[in-house]
Amino acid sequence: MLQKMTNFDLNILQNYFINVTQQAAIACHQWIGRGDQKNADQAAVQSMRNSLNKMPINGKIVIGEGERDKAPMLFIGEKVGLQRKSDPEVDIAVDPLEGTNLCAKGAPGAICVLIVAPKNTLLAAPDVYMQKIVWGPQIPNNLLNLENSIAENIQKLTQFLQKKPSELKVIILDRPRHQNIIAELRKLYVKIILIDDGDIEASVRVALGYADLYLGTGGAPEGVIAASALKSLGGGMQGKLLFKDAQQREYASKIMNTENIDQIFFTNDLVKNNDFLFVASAVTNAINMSEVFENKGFWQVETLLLSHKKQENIISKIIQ
Ligand code: VTB
Repeated sequence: MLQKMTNFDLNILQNYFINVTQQAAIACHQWIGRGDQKNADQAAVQSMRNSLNKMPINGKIVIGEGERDKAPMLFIGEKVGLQRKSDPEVDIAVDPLEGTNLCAKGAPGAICVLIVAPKNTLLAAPDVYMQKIVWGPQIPNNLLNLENSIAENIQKLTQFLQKKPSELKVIILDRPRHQNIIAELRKLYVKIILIDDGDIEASVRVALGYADLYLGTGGAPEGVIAASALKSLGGGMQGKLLFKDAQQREYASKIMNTENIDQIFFTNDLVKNNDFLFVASAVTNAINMSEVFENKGFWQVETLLLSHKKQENIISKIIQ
């Protein structure tokens, strides 16, 4: 029986949302290592949508698969949930399969992830690029700045941590657009961990202390999702939207619930208050979690649940 709620009650909602990402990870299982990103993503999207629509919420997708005319499901603005009068109004940001390439290749780092928060408390970031800097919990929030040069930020970090640049570890997406950042860091002899995809996972790894920074340009939607994880685990970030043309700017101004689309967004601008849930289930090995697998009719799915008050690693066994 579905429980009735009138307010945003994280304790009641969390089990439903855990089920949403876990079912999506199970749906992706058959696509691991099949070289087919499209079908892997489709499986996750379909599963997430089915599960979300059974939930006792008035949900709205604020970050999703794109605009209505291009994305048939989980598009920005789509209403999800049972939508009864008494159900709480929540905004949801989904990345049904973050790391579609990783899943297709059978490589680590693919997750089914979503965040949920009360209405109007998540930045409705469009699917454009965002320049990002992410730091861990030990770093004060005013130490680093996206507008500083790489050398300046590294110098501030080494000074604060009392470390040499050669002792620092920075995660970067392996893309030609990051050539300059990589060259700067090489000059300073900083360790660089190059990743193929998955900057949400990279941000979580920084928050967990595996690396000192995540730097570079990735998706804006991933930036908002990462911000919620940082609010829970500690650490912080800054992000700036990058628009490739006037059309993208216009679209961003239309959908975004913010006055200045050119500002530098801090963690608390991306996720505005402390009532949120971050839920990620592993499709392949990711963030200390093992790949989803089936054994004698049981599915084993590992899930990371984060909120402002708790951080839990949940290992669920589901009978299908
Ligand atoms: C990143 C990464 C994602 O997209 O946001 C990246 O975290 C940015 O786009 O996993 P490009 O691939 O164009 O560089 C992903 O790789 C895929 O959503």
